[in-house]
Amino acid sequence: MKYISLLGSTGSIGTQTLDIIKEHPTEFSLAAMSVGRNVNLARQIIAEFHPELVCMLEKDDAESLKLEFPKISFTYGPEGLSEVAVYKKSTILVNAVMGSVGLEPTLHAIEAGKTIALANKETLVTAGHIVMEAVRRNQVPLLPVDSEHSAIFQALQGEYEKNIDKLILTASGGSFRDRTRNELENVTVQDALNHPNWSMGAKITIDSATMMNKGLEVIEAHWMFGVPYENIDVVLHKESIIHSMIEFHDSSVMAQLGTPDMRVPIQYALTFPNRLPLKTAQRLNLAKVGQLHFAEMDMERFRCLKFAYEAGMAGGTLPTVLNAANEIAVEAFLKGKITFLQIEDLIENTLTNHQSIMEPSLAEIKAVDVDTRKYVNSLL
Ligand code: MN3
Repeated sequence: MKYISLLGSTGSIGTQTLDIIKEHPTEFSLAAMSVGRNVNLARQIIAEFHPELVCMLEKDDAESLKLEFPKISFTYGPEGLSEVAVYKKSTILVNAVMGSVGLEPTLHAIEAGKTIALANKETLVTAGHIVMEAVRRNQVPLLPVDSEHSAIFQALQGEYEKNIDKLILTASGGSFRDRTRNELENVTVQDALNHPNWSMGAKITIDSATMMNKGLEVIEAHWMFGVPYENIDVVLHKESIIHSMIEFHDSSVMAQLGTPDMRVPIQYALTFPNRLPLKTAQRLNLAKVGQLHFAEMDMERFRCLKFAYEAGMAGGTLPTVLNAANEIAVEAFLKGKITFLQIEDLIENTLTNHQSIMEPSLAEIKAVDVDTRKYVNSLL
């Protein structure tokens, strides 16, 4: 039995992780979990999965749930996330919280020797050098949950990282892939939330539409697989059947394919190096799919992807700024405070105004993260 700590259990990745646990009750058990504000769903999950420790975002919610479930331990806030991450009984942390709040619990879990199944991109984007150093020092497995990184990780089995020439990340193109820049002027939040292939949370769906999601994934891939940015390509692939590829020195390309279903990479991270059946997954029928399409990525059309490459290559605290500025800008767009294209403008402005610190410490990263959020909010 594998005992799991799950951060972000009511989100899209969180609920699909729970699906996997439910499908394999003799393999997995939920030992500890965190929930943001969705108290009703938290109640249902607790009743069904009986975790021993639950972290709520708010103290009030933790206290009121404690009255309903007196046998369960409750905690709250950012420190509570770390308690869940290092929960004694758990051997694996599934980190599916959104945003840079996911960084510290990951670091604590690494130090505690837990296997990390990482869905929280911000962990590697904001502090890749610190996280990878901790992973190496503690020799813990860092397993990707993101579908592109899982594809690369799967294609890498039986291979040597030193033989990688290039990583090729596929991008569906998001909700606006068939629109020109001019046609993006007046798009609504509703339009942006309508993703053609993947059903995901609001923030990541907007990130897919701006292509920032792919930008964050490029930075994530750089750290996770130790490949220089020059050797990471992005190709538009609207069917999302090929989830990413590796090109090796001899020009051979390894790809991982499947119908778009996040439960496949989630389950692989939980079972690696083994595989288990996944009854509910739809099998790939290539004859039915018929054709796969690919197109070059236009960096002027998707400026957020360009910003991400630039911030990644420049390094220092710029990726932290990129991510924090994006989080605030997307939140503002979702609240109707700014237009879709202003997301890019805010990020560009913030990056331009930042004095990067090279090889930042964790404290410097946290300070830059806070300052960036303040700065972007002051522009709104
Ligand atoms: Mn992805």
